[in-house]
Amino acid sequence: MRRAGWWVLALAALGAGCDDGGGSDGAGGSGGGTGPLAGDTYVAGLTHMGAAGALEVRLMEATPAPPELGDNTWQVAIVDAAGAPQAGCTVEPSPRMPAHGHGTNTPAVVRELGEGSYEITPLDLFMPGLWEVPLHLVCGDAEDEVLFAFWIEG
Ligand SMILES: [Cu+2]
Repeated sequence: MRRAGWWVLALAALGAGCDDGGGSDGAGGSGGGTGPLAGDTYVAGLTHMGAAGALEVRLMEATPAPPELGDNTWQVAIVDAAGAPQAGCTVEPSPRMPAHGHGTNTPAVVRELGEGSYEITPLDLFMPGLWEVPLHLVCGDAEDEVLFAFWIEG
């Protein structure tokens, strides 16, 4: 159910971003300035709030940085809306290329590092182009879906 709902949101966002030829002005708010088609600009600590507004993910470190073709490892920190670190979460990454309709062949493994930090590896971004990496999160009673997106160079 949650996944289906998220797809609708994602498709709506994709549609809205279709004629965004480079004019991402006007959307200059913190965090939400770029749509899925634009992708994220990597910085250590890149933060996105989930679609439900319940959980936030900070991409503390990507290896390599910025994300590249092939296997990637991310360290993320999860906090709730009040900024409190979230331990014991279930984190399900679903990397995919929206333009091609495929995901990855190698499932990413998530390992909890403690104090609300998690390592995700491998994120097998095996083709050049736009990759979306939604993270489905369940932390106690809180559930959310946080989306990162990166253009991967060939
Ligand atoms: Cu592809």
